[in-house]
Amino acid sequence: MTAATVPGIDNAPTSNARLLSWVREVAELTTPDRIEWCEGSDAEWERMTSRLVEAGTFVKLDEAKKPNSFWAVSDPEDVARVEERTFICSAEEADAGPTNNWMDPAEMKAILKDLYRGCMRGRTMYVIPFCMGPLDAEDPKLGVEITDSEYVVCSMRIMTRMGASVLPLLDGPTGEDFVPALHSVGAPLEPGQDDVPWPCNETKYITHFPETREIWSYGSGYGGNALLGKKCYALRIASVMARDEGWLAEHMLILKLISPEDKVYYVAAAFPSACGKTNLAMLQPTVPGWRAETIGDDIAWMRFGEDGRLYAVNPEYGFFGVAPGTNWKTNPNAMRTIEQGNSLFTNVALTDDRDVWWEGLEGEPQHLTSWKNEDWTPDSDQPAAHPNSRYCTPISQCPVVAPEWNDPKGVPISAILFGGRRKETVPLVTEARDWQHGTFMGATMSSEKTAAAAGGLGQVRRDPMAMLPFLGYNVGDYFQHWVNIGKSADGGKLPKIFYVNWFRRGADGRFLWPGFGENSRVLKWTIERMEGSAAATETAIGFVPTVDALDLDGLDTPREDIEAAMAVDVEEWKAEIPLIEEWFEKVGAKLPSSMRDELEALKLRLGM
Ligand code: GTP
Ligand code: SPV
Ligand code: MN
Repeated sequence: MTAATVPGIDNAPTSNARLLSWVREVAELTTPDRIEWCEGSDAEWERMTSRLVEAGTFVKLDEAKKPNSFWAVSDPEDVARVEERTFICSAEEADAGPTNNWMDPAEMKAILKDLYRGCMRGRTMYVIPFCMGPLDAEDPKLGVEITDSEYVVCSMRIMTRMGASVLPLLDGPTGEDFVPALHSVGAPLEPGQDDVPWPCNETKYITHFPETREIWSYGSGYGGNALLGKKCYALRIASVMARDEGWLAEHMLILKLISPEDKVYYVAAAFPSACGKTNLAMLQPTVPGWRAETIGDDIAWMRFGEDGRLYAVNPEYGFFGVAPGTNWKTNPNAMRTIEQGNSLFTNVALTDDRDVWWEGLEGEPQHLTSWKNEDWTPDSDQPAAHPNSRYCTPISQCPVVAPEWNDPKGVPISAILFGGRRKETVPLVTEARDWQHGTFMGATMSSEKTAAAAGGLGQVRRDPMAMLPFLGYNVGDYFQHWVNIGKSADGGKLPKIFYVNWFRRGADGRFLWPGFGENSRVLKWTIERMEGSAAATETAIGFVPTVDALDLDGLDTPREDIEAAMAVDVEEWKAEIPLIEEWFEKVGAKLPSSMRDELEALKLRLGM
């Protein structure tokens, strides 16, 4: 079928010439049965979700428990981001750097064109105009995702501003600058062939072309592989835009804290995938008098404002949160958000009365349908929900969303936290000496691998600024960009940088620090440090609180545990140095000399 005969191409709701010719070109290559332009309306949601229920992809949850919400299980092989199949296809290999997979753009496009040829046969091709960040931004960041997955259309409606509201921008003065993001599950249907509930392909490619600002994804229907506005655009492509334009695109939550005196502080925090961003973003403080509100839970775009401060915007419109471990105690605000419905649940378990369940959630169901679509009982030796199972829910439903979450100006950041998941070595909280030292902390941070990406669970790896899987360019250049941001700013106006670790464990394997709402005690200390009112001890790695400086009122955790969580063990840190040196070796020639200076200074302070 040629594009001219594909229904939908001639009644496009846009006059954007670049968009029209791209849609035509993709339709000619992928040969869908029809084209649908997504408008983002309720009627469209109804149509799309009904189609998915019919196809067996969605089960509608009980309207009384989770209104307008659906349960989906993926193909068991399509459950997380696939980092080995993720590529940065810059013109020069050096620009992708030592941490990314690279392939020549022309070579990659040739491979993918072969895969895309006819790949939408028997399916509908959906065109989803979307905008990352508020629609009324001065420089709205537009994208258009083409996909053959209704699941992606529904998810994009929750996660991004999409559809009819974006069309005027696409027809506006900067409309031609949109990022084309092509996605296919790679599962064409022959005439009469039955579809499967979760179409995907064993062959997967998640590819980015930073110079031409394009995204081509193939073979997966899941999360960051398929919802291309998220990691692919708002981090990998946006990090390149940010480098070129002097701002930061980071894997960070944005949190608003209000002191008992009603003073407002905004904090951004970078933790690797499944290391606590969503939980901290919706924190319910346990310290009396303190309140917290949410701006974002995964991605922050930060630019300098006219007053010289760094302002953060959340480019997203929904939360794509890790389900296991989420409950009324750890994250009551996430529970209240999903309870309102309008949500998708992927790879959690289904209860017999059509509600959802996952490990860590209250209740002890005696029978479930597991994420593998099998019967599950409490004596099953497999978890009922996949460890990377997720809820997808609108930010606007969050009961503690800050009123300014949609403000295109963003919010001025006072502190940046870096943190990983480390069972040893890294103390509860450390304050950097200055921006450059904080950049060094971020550049050398490390974390145990989680289920958010396929493979290697528990392995400690360096994950600079929690951006290892999300950087669109050379990591050495990225460190230099961070150093430059510091130099270009009025030092007094820069956020203060802290390194935190909620995940240190005792000899018996239990967490030393209670975490979750209790993390407000650490936040309170960081704010008191900015206000100059809290005590700290200077150590080789930075400033740590004296035990008395942390507000521990009403906390029943044993004192020894808290001391152990906060301890700076010089021997452990000496053992860390060769690992940092090995990492810097890997970063290679583009490592900024200032980062090497920081390492040498740390070694001296450790007495090495
Ligand atoms: P991504 O969405 O993958 O980027 O993850 P995230 O960084 O938003 O992580 P999230 O907040 O979803 O937390 C992931 C897991 O860590 C969940 O199982 C949480 O229950 C657990 N977790 C979060 N905060 C804490 C904490 O303070 N202490 C402990 N022990 N666990 C935590
Ligand atoms: C992450 O892995 O950091 C996520 C989930 O936020 S995904 O959208 O799959 O990237
Ligand atoms: Mn994330």
